[in-house]
Amino acid sequence: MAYPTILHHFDASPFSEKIRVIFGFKGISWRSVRIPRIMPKPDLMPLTGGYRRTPVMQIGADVFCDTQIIIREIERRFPSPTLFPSGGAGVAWALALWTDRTLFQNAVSLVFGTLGAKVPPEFVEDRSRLRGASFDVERMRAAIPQMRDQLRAHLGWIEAQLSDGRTWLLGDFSLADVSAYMNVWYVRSSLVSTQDQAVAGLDRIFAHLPRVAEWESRMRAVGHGRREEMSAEEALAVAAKASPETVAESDPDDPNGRKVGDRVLVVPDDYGKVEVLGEIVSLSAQHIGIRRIDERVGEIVVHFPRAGFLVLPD
Ligand SMILES: N[C@@H](CCC(=O)N[C@@H](CS)C(=O)NCC(=O)O)C(=O)O
Repeated sequence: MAYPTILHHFDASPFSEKIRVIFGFKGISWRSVRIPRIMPKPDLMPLTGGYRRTPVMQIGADVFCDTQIIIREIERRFPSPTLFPSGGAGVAWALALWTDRTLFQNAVSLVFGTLGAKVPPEFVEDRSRLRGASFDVERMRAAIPQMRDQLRAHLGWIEAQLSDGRTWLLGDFSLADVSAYMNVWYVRSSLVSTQDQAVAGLDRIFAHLPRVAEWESRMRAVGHGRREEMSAEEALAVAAKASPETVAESDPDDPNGRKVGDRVLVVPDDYGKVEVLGEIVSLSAQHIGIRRIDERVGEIVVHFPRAGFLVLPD
């Protein structure tokens, strides 16, 4: 059965922008379900079993949490054009740990330090809960000079990579472009007023990054594929009617001896550390799929990547 490709996201979300650009690159038609930026997310929880971060992809009763596993699944279902041209299969994944963690955290501090008092208190409270530590906008404001330095140095690597006149970071278009672009898109789209841009120092930073600016325009031109809105209720109805399509797959080489049928908890190792409980259906070095039963949508298989996630015994 061909189920629609549904992305649960919000427009300002940089991690969602990664997936939207991949939809554009691959020319995919997809359904967009807008989810709240902060908790509660009552129409998402039945699908994810508690995972709260953004975005989440749903195909029938299979639900993919975290962009790493979302991208892996998109590449599997829509292999052409590939995000992993020759020579890009390993390094493009590894690079995402730099773009999604170190570079992204610099960008977050610069954005929220700049926005300062404009950030609503309920957002600050939600992000403090998400992090398990205070989301201290005042401290971020004090750190703006450091964050400008960091952003300039990191974006300087992108400039250097493009300095031989190539179009894309690894030669052909790849996941590396998407992951790096997310951060440039994020600072630019979050800081739109001239005053905010001046506080963040964006003009001075980008003035010395002409190749980054040209590459950014090429990235923007990739687009978002064909998007059509869907309500959260409709998406839940799709899940309720569908059965998971994941085929049981064991991993005889699992170094911890985990087996299909084991009950486990899966949890991000960085933030948003909500444990999702389920029974292993499919397991490999890069992927884990766990089965859950939810009272609103019935049987769901929730998929996570392995890098960046902990799998714990129940
Ligand atoms: N490693 C995750 C990170 C996702 C992430 O941090 N997303 C942000 C929004 S762009 C988030 O979840 N914020 C809290 C929320 O939306 O509840 C991924 O690759 O999907």
